[in-house]
Amino acid sequence: MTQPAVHPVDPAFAARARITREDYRRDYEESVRDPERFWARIGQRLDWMTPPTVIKDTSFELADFHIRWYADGELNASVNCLDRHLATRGDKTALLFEHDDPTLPAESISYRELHVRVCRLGNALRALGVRKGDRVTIYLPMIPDAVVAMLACARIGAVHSVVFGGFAPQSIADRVADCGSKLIITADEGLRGGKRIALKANVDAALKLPGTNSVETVLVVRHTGAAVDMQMPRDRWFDAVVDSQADACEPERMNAEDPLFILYTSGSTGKPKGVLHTTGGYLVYASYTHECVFDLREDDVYWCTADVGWVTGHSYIVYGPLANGATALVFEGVPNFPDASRFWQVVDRHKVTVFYTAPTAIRALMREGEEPVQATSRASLRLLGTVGEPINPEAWRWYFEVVGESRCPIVDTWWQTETGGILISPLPGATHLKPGSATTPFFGVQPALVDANGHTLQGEAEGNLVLTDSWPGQMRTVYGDHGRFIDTYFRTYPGRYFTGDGARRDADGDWWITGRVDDVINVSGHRIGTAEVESALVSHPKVAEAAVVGFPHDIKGQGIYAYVTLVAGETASDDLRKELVAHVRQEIGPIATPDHLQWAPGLPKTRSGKIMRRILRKIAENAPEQLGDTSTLADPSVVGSLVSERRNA
Ligand code: 6R9
Repeated sequence: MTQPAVHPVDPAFAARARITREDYRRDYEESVRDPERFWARIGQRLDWMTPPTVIKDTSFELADFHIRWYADGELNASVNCLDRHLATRGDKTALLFEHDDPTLPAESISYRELHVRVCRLGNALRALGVRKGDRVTIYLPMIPDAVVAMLACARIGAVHSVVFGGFAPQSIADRVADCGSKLIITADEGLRGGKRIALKANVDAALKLPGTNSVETVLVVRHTGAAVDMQMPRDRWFDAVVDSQADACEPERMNAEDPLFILYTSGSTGKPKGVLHTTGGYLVYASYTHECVFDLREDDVYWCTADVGWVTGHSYIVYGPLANGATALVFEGVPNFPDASRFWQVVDRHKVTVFYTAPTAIRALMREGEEPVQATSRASLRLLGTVGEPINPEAWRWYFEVVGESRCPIVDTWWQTETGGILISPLPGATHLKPGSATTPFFGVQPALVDANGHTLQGEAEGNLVLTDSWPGQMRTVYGDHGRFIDTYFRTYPGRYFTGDGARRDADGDWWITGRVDDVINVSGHRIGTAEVESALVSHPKVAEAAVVGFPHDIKGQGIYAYVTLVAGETASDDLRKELVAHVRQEIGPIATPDHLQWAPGLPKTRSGKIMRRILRKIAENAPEQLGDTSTLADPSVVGSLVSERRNA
């Protein structure tokens, strides 16, 4: 049976939903007509030390560029995530922790307990000399201490920079050096799918690299209990420093526009950018989107499978859910360990009601068939979500029918590290669903389509996705490089924020995100800049030149395809291929592992020396018939040899 392309709003779901179709229409209209009034009202959801009187103060015009929200308000994010819940939700579970090893008992941490743990670490950080505005790098596995570390920084006004545990020493060092971190919080080891990750050893290696002298202290959480090198006085055991601290910690008064965190993300050029988010607007936006998109109820058990190393973990494991007083599950493991049933076993064990994951995980599990899903009940589930990349309709249908038994709406949420929170998504009680479409803009969000010349496209159209006005969760700058912020996002289409994504608006006005239109590859929902992989490759002494493109991949969405030209006199071999792949893993981390590495005696270049990636993408896709015009190349013959090598590969 073919599925209908449109799933109308489920009346039973809508009857209990926070936001109905009428609410959405009315409030969206107000949110764009009178954003001051709308966001003033929504801002009241937080506890302010000084309530804001100025709400929206923004301009995308280059001559008068500024983004400020709630600019005269004062608040503390950790107080909003913890203290204010103590009177009514002190004994409510804030975090449920599920270990990588399913035989270990799960842990439940109440709001009261989490408050104490955050206060103790806040005091410890202060005792170690960390002050408001100082940067702290967090390199931890998915354990409750990662959440504690973020909130402890927020409590004392330190700016956290979480680095994903899968990054290699060079990537840690780059991120530490860029923001001048004073302290690193890490663990002896991480554990994922039964495999150990040498976190402390990676930090040790990173701190031997140039530019990392700012680090005075490394706090080490005992997690697996593995023996690690401790270099006194730099390295301190977390428990030895933290356990003796007082249970109360005076929260820092933060201006709404004071930085809350930096999170590094890949762009189309150069090294990853430090995306900076501030306190007030971010927290209003993360918490409000979390409440509306996930139709939050007091008794929900909410599980987002992301890692806190990505923005999804920041907004939808930590800040959104905890500001809302929700119960959030923290999962250390992976979807297929010990077997492909794990997600659903965890759902049953904790009676998860709202489940939020990435299309790549759905596709990987789909490949294992229905049996591992059907071996579980999943009766507690009422809402499903996806994030990170476009979801293909087949995977959407499998998620809807097999996982959710056609009972749970799916919210396909489009957003970015830069946007702080969800911008385009269905609201499950208000919006019809279309497999593959993110459907409608959230309150206050004004998407538009432009062509390559910046002309706005009307009606049914496909083009580059821009946003014509600011929203409270928007990033404020690239840390240490405001010029790069303006150049990257506001110069391509003046007066508008350019997302880097392409999109289509259909005849109903629904939005379909088609993927990146810049040189960013989306591998399993993780952004990798082609420039980063290229620079890792050319840092190998045998490589003269490299060009990297994305190609369609069944499970990962996109894979990494590298073309490598060797230094004269070097010979290509399978051993060298392996060595180069290992070199990229070593330089960036396993997430940047090239899926294919093709030897390229020459690369297709224009006469001005620019690599024609369009052509390389078509060769990688194995679609040479779509190469288009190659006559403008400096040496058109290189194309033929690349195509024939691809065919024989
Ligand atoms: C939240 C997050 C952002 C890029 C974004 C887009 C892609 C994210 C998507 C989606 C289609 C969705 N993306 N969600 N594409 N549909 N629902 O993933 O942030 O890591 O910064 O990636 O991911 O290409 O531009 P981030």
